[in-house]
Amino acid sequence: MLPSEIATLFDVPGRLVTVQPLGHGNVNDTYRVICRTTFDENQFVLQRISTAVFPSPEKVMANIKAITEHAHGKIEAESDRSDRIWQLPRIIKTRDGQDFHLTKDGQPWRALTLISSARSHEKIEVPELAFEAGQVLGHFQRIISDFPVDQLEDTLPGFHCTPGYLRNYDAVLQSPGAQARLTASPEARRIARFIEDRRAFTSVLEDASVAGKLRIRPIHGDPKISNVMIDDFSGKGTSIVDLDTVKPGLIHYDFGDAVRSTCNRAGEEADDLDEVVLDLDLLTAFVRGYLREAGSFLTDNDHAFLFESVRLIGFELGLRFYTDYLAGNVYFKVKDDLQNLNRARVQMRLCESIEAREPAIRRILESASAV
Ligand code: GN1
Ligand code: MG
Repeated sequence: MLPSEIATLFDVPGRLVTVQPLGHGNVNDTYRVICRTTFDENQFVLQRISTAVFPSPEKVMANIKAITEHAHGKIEAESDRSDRIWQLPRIIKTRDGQDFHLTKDGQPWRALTLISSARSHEKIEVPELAFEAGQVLGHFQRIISDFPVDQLEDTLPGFHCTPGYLRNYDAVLQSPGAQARLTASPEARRIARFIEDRRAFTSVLEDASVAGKLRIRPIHGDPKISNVMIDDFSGKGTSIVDLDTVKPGLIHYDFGDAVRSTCNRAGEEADDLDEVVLDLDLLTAFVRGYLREAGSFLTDNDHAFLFESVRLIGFELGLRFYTDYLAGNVYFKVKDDLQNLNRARVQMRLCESIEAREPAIRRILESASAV
């Protein structure tokens, strides 16, 4: 079925005017839908959930429903004390009352409210936006921090478990296709050596979790800068979107993912590796915004592992992109065959920059924590 046919199945008033591609997601297909009545217009987000990535879309939707209901209640309860109207998308049901529509050929489609008069950025340059991104993540984590984690499904077992990605990498490496790609590309071999040098470090967060130093909590799972919505009028963060990966996990996965995407001015698709650095001004602003909200629930151990999360999550994403390149680009959407290799180069360069700036990054994390 066409997106325009699917769009009419959801409970939104008006006649369908258009369905347009929205954003640059690497997994799902996302559209903006516009419907008009005689007197107004209704816009919403329509998405086809990738079953290759999310084998149980009903679990994804159950998590989104549970967490948004909880979060909307908290936002309402705090609204009188808040400096802004915080927003979070809500599920729009199908006309027959379902949370998503499954096509005859097994494709799950869902609709969500659109956060209007706000925009997201694939990459940012100014500390004011990094501050807002930090606050948006801290706010989201705070309002879901009291949600019972055992009521959330694990929609993607192994997601952000870096040693698991390493095992998968080792398996893919054995395939003839991966070996051919390695033989053909010195750049691919350079990344393979980069990974080898960091094997021992990949379990740093999982070990801390097993040792009881870090606790499993509700997390967003994918708080990259392009999932942060900034209000067009106030310039303040208003919402975090893309709630597919809300699940039990370590808040450090979120922190590291937000930092690696917010504090790299060159962005995930950079062409020039010399421009890829962990920007300390953006980091300072991000951490200040984050701790304004998250300071109230972080423990001493949580603080102690923030640097590791910054170093690890960029590396992990590089490993995931690289493995996907070696596997023939089966997970992340690509425009050309080398895109995942280039994405991996960018994240590994960022990891190098994080390692080179470790003392300065630790100082920023510690001084912001002490305020
Ligand atoms: C994927 O689909 P999207 O773009 O929201 C990926 C994230 C990565 C991100 C990198 C479920 O997110 O983990 O950090 O690409 N999502 C999944 O851009 O694997
Ligand atoms: Mg996502």
